Amino acid sequence: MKILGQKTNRRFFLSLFSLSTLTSFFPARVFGVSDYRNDKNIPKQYIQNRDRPGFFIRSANPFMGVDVEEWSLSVRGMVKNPIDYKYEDLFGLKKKSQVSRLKCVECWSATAKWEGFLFQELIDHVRPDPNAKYVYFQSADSYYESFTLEELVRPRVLMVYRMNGQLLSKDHGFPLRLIAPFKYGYKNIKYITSIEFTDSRKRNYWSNHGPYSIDGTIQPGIDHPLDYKKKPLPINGGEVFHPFDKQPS
Ligand SMILES: Nc1nc2c(c(=O)[nH]1)N[C@H]1C(S)=C(S)[C@@H](COP(=O)(O)O)O[C@H]1N2
Ligand SMILES: [Mo]
Repeated sequence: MKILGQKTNRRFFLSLFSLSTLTSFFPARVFGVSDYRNDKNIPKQYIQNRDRPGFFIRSANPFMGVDVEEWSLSVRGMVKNPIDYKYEDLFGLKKKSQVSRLKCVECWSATAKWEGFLFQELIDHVRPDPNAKYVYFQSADSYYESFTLEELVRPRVLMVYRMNGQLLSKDHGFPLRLIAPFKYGYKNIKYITSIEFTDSRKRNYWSNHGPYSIDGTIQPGIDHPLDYKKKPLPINGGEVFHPFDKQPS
């Protein structure tokens, strides 16, 4: 396959995964595709990677988005009081907002005003067992993330249902996502459907599908944010080393 010799980025993984999902829908069209990075076979109405001005969209497993009638948030595991939240229930939790930057390992970043509630609100309701040191998130698009409980109660970690003054859009994680500004974008899980308290650490999506850590804390370095006067500007931030960029062609 030619693609392995080319300068390839993480989309290579994304696209491979998308293709295997879609083969069942479009077997004839997928067969023989040589440049997987263009994602040409994903139906237009699917949530998928788009380099949209202002705020890019990243979606590892393209899907149609969440139907709020079917949605609930299940909070369970090592807790005294497991709870299923319906969408309306989220708005009964104490509100909090912040402006913060989301930074992807692909070297783009963007800021938004985020509104939602603190993770502590959930903790207060479900009352985790003292031995529950880790939290595992699952989402409607078969994505998953994992945190220590301690990380989730740090300042500026928010469970988010509004972005820039509007309900989260389908693409940006409707109905509920996590924002953790000190973690790379991939940790900021969208379309959350379940939260499980555990006593051992589970893996996350991008440590299983690419060269990314489970921890995902932003590393020092140089970055080029999208929204600084439309030209690259070094800021404190970082890039993750990508092995494919170093491969000889
Ligand atoms: N459920 C889910 N959450 C996800 C992703 C995803 O594919 N599925 N992509 C992650 C990545 S890699 C990034 S950079 C951010 C991007 O958020 P945005 O699409 O709102 O810009 O979402 C993260 N959360
Ligand atoms: Mo990302």
